[in-house]
Order: sequence, then C-alpha cells, then structure tokens
Amino acid sequence: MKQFGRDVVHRWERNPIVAIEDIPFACNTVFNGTVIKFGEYIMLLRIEGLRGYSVLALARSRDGYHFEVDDKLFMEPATEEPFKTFEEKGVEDPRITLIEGSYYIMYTAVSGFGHRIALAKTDDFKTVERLAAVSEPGNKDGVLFPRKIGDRYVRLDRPYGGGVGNIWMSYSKDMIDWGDHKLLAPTRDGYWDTTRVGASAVPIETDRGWLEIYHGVKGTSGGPIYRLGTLLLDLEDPSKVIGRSAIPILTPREPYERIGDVGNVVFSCGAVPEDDGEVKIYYGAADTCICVGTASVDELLESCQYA
Ligand code: BMA
Repeated sequence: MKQFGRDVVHRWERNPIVAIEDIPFACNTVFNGTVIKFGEYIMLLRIEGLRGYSVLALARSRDGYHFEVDDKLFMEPATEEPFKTFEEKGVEDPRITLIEGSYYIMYTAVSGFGHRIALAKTDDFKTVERLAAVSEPGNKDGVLFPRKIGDRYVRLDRPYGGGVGNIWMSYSKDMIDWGDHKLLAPTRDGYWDTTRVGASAVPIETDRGWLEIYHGVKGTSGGPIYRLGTLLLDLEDPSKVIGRSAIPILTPREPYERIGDVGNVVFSCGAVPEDDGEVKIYYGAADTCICVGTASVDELLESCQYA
C-alpha cells in the first residue's frame, strides 16, 4: 500500500469510495460520511444538492470498502416545527453512536440562525425520529460517547466563541438537556491545529483510555488546511486529556484531498474499529468525495502518547 509523508493512516489505494458518480440523482457533491456496522456496513453520508444545501442518504456495503447508495434519501431538512426553522439551510455532518441497542444520530442543523447540534434516533435504518435540537446556535460537531459514564451520557461538541472553535464536552441524564460544559481540547498555537478543532469520530474505548479521532485546522496564506489527529481521554473521567497527537495522523496530500469544492480538506465523521485491532477511518476529501484509510488501534494510541 502506498504511503505518503508521515501519515499514520494508510489510505485505501482505490480511494475515493463514494463520489458524485455513485449518487443515483443529480447533486453537487458528496462528503463527510459516518459508518457503523448494522449486520452489513451502513454509511450515512452528506450530499449537497444542486441548490446548495445538504441532505443525508444511506449507503450499504458488505466489506466496508464498496458501497452502494440508496435511491431514497434518509433525512431531508424538516418540514415541520420545531425543527423546520433550524434546518432550512440543510442537515450536515452526521455521527452515529450505538447506545443501549438504538442508533443515535447527532447532526448539524443549519439555518440563518447558525449551526445547532440536533439529535435523531433509528432502530432499523428505515425510519428515523427526530428527538430534539440539543444546543443553541453556534455549536456543531456533536459526538456521543457509546455508553453512559457514571450516571450520565457524555458528548463532545464544538461551541464557537472568541473567534475560535475548541472541543468541549457536555453531560446529560436523558440526551436532551445538556450541561456541565467543560473545555476539553483547545486549539494549539504553533501546531497543525492552530485555528479550529472539532471532534470527528465516536470515541473508541481501549484499555488505555478513550481514543478520539478529531479534526484540526490551520489557517495559511493559501486558505485553511483540515487535518486529522488523535486525543486520548481518561476512561473514568474523559474530561481529562492524557494524550494528544503532536503531528497529524492524516493530512491532505492526494489530488482528491487537495482539489474539490473546498481543497486541502480531510474531515472525518466516523471510524469503525474491527475485531482484529484495525480501525477503518472514513473521511470526506476536499468536500467532494468520501475516502477510507486504516490504522491499528496501537498505531493510533502511539500517535497521541506525547501530550
Ligand atoms: C467544516 C464543516 C465540514 C466541512 C469542512 C471543510 O467547518 O463545515 O462539513 O467538511 O468545514 O469545508
């Protein structure tokens, strides 16, 4: 398999795995898919329509590499209140977490009022129920942990304030009302994640801690560069950061990551840990297609051991 620079993630040599040609209707782009195992692999992916707002569709695969996109959309902007007002500019960047037997989807609801985190639920990937908008505007990249910690559900989120976006965490007894907000991982001056950071994949539970794949942005004179990195959080108290990657695990290098609607972007919404210790990391490239790369849990843990 080809390797580039210092990337920890090994790209699949036949990337991209989903591109505009794979969408069974006219659209502008496809990107930022989240994947979970539901018998087969199910991907919930973001499609930007010709008008310019995003909707969510499902794709299915037996091996996690070859996906077929459903003809029918899975989630379109809501047509009824209380969701309609806050989704009028689209639904974006979903993350699916299996909790207590149900699949919870945290996604970004976009409107003229800004970005809000919203929560929906499905048990069968046929029907989906919206539960609530779970943040005020100005927050996105909501990612649920796969189990309660203590007696509360936990999520990572990304409020925007003071001109920067940092990773925070919030707690809830019912997944609807969230509080006890804590700053988790701020941007770092002089690093690859100096301008903005946000959670990407559902945290993976390892015996060394919660392994989180996140995205970080560096502003340059040529525009922003989006890369991926890792965080290691304490198992009992995930608000304690015990590791953070000093260098990115994946940086845009290939033409499909460099060129597109938004060039120089690798942006993940999900990763699938396999039984053999390998993690399939799914990512949107240049906001124009979806790719996959792999790394072992050990490689990812090693990447974040120097805080
Ligand atoms: C982020 C989000 C992502 C997008 C990325 C790069 O702020 O909007 O959906 O992939 O920017 O454009």
